[in-house]
Amino acid sequence: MLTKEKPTSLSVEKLKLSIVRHLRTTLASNEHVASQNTWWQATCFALNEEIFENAWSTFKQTRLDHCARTVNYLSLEFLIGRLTTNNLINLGLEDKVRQALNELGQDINAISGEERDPSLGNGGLGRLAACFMDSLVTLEYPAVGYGLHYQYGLFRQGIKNGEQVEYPDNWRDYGYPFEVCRSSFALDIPLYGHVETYYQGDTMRKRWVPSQYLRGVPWDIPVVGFEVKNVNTLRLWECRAVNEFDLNQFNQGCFASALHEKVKAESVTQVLYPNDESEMGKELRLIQQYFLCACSVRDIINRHKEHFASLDNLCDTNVMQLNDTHPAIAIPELMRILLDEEGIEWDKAWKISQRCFAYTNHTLLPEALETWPVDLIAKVLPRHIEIINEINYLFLSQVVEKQWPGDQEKLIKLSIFEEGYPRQVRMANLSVIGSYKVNGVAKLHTQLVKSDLFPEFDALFPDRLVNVTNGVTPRRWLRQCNPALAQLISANIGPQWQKDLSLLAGVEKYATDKKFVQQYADIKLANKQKLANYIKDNLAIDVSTEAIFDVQIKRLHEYKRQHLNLLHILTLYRRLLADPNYDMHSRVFIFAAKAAPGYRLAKDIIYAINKVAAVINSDERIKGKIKVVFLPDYSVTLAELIIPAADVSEQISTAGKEASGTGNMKLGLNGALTLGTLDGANVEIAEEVGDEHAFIFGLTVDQVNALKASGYRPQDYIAQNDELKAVVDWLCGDKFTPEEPGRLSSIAHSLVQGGDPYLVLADFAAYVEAQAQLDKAYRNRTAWLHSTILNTARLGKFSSDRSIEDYVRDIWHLKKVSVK
Ligand code: 6GP
Repeated sequence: MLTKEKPTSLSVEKLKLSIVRHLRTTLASNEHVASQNTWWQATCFALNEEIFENAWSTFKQTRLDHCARTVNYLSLEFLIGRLTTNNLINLGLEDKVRQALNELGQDINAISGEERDPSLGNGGLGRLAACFMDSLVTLEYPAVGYGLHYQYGLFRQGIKNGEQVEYPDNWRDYGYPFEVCRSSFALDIPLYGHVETYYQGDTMRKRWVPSQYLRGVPWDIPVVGFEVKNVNTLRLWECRAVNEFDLNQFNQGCFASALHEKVKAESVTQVLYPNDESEMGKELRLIQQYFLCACSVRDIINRHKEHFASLDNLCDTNVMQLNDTHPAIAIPELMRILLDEEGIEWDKAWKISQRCFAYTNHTLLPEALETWPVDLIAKVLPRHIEIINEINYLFLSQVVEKQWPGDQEKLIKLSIFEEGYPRQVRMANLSVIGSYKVNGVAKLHTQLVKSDLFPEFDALFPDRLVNVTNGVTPRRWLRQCNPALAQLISANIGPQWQKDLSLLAGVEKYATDKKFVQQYADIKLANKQKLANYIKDNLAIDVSTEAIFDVQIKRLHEYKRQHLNLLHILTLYRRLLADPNYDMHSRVFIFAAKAAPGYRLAKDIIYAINKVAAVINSDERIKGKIKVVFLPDYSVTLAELIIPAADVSEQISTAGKEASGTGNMKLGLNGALTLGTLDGANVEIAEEVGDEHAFIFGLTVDQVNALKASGYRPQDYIAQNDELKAVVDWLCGDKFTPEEPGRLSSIAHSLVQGGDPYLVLADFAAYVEAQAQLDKAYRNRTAWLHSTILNTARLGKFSSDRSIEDYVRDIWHLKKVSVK
C-alpha cells in the first residue's frame, strides 16, 4: 500500500454503482455497449463526486479562515498532462477503482489511456506551473492557478520522411470530464477605444472608454492534493463574444458575417503560441496576455470584495505570481482599477499594487525577453500605456536619478521604454519595477540574473532578487511514472517520502545491499523493456535492453545542443566503420523534441537526427552497436514512459543558457546518471549527488565568456580535430541524404560560417571524452548501479514541495489551510 487511504465514503461497491450510473445517466450509454472512452469518462465523473465536494470544502474553509492569503499563479501555460491516474493516486483510490473496474470487466490501464494530454504549454515554464499546483495543494496552501482555456494545445508532431509536421491538438474535442464551466463567474473585458479626462470636484480623473468587449468564461479544473482533502482550482479562461450574433445582418441574408464577432472573439483563446523561449510580437498574443490578466485580476478582486469593502488590504489577502513576463500587463491593469475605478491616489495605489506582484524570470536568452511596440499597446490598451509611462517617469526621476544623478546611460538602460523604431515596452523592466520580489530558478541562474541581466536593479533594490531552485512533483515523476520503484522505496523506508522527498536519503544505505540493488536493477530493466516495446511498436526499430539508454528529451533548441549529441553519434559511427571491433558498449540514443514551427534550424536538426537514424539503424556492419531513435510527439505522457527507462540523462546546454532545467531532476530521481555541463540546476544536482556519480564536462560560464571575449573561432577547433572535421564534413555531403546532397549542411553552416553561437565545437572534445568515461563506467555493473541508486537517494532536494516552501518562506508568506 503506497497511499494512506483518505477518509472517503467511496467503497468499491459505491464506485461501481457510481460508474454505471454515470454511464447511463450522464453519458446515455450502458455497461453493455459503452466504448472504452465512455468507460473512461464515467470513471472520471465518479471521481468528480469526491473531488468537487472537497473543492467546495477547500473553498469554504479558505474563506472562513479570514479570507486566508492566497497565491494566484498567473501563467499563459499549464502543461498538466493526463489527470486520471494522478487524481486516482492523490485521492488514494487507485486500488479501489482498479478493483471496481475489474469487477465491471474493465482494465484501469486501458481506461486511463483514453485520456488525451491537456498540452496547454510549451515546455519548461508550463510544466513547472503544473508541478507547483500539485505541491501547493498537497501542502495545503491556498492557491489558484489562472491560465487560458486554449481550444488547441501545443501542436501534435508527426514525422514525415524525417521531417517534423505539425497537426492541431484538439485536446478536448467533445469535452473533458475533469473540467467544469463556471458560467456564473463570467466577466466582460474591455479593449481598444480611447481615454477621457474628466473632473470630480477639483480633481482631474481619467477613464478608459473602450470600443469593444470580450467575454471571459472560466473553466475550472480541480487540483487534487495527495493524502489531504484539499482541492484547489486551476481556472482557465475561454474567450467568447459578448454579442454572438448580429441579428440585423442575419435578417439581411448575410449569414456568415452575422457571426463575425463570434469568430473573432473566439480566436483569442483558440491556440497556444508554440514558441518556447522566443516572442513573436503579434497583436493576438498581446490580447491573449491582457485577456488572461484582466479576467484574473477582476476575479481576484471580486473574491476579495466578498469580504472587504476596499482594496486597501488586497496585498494582504492575495499575491499574484507572474510566471515570466507574459502576464506582466496585470501590473498596469491593477493600477488602472485602483486609480480609475476605486479612485485611489497614485502613491497609495502604487504601494498596494507593488506589494501584490512577484515575478519569476525563466530565461536569460535575449530573444525571449519580451518587448511590445508602444504603438500596439497604445492602440489595444490606451489607458495602460499612459500608466506605464507614469510608472516609468516616477521610477526614473525618483529612484534612478537619485541613485545615479545625471547618469544618462543608466536612465537608458533601466527605462521601461526602449528607444528606437518602433519604440518598445520592455516587459522585464516593468515586471522588476512593479514587483516586490523577483526570483531566478536555480542558484547559478539567479546569480546571472543579478550579475548580467539586472545588475542595476539589484543595486537599486538589494533585497528584491532572490533564488528559488525549481523542483518537480514526486507524485507524478516517481510514484506515478515508476510505480515499481516507488513500491520498492516504500517497502524499505516507508511511504512518507512521497510527501517529504528529503527522506529519500534513507535509500542511501541500501545502495550496497545486494538484494535491494538487484531489485532496483530488475525494475530498471523492466522499464527499459517497456520502452523498447513502445519503440518497436511505433517505429519498428529493435533495441536491446542490454544497451545503454541514453536520453535527451526536451524542446529542440540550439542552446540545448541536440546537435552536439548528434556529432558524437556520428563520431562513434565513424569509429565503428573504421574498426568493426572498436570497443564500446552498445548504446541507444533516444531523442524526443518538438521544434517551434517557425524555427528553421531546429527543424533541420530533427531532420538530421532522423536521417542519421535511418542510415545507422540499418547498417549491419556495426552490428547494432548504435541505435538512434527519435520518438515523435514528445508530451508529458511520453516523458512518463521514457524517464524511468533512462540510463543516461543528457543535459548538455551551453553553460549560462539553461536557466534550470527540470527534466534533469526527473531523470536523476529515476536513476539516470547526468551527463551535463555546469549549467542551470545541473550544478546543484552534481553538488547533491557528488561529482563521482555524474559526468560533468565542458566550459563553465566564466570560460564561455572568456572565450567569446577573446574572439571565438570555430574553424580552429575543426582544424585541430580530424574526427570533428570528418563528421562536420559528413553533414555537408550526401552520406545521410543521398537524394538531396547538402540537405543537412545548414547545421554545419551554423557551426562554422555562422560562428557557432552556442560553442558546440568548443565543447566537442570534452563531450566525446566524457562519453568515453561514461561508456567505461557503465561496464562496471556494480559501480554503475551504486551511482544510479545514489542519484535516487540524493536528489530529494529537487521536490517541488521544497520549491514551494521556499516561495512561501521568502516571497508569498502563506499559511496552510487544512480541510477537515
Ligand atoms: C524554462 C527554462 O528554459 C528552463 O531552464 C527552466 O527549467 C524552466 O523554464 C522552468 O523554470 N523557460 C521557459 O520555459 C520559458 O519559456 C521564457 O522562458
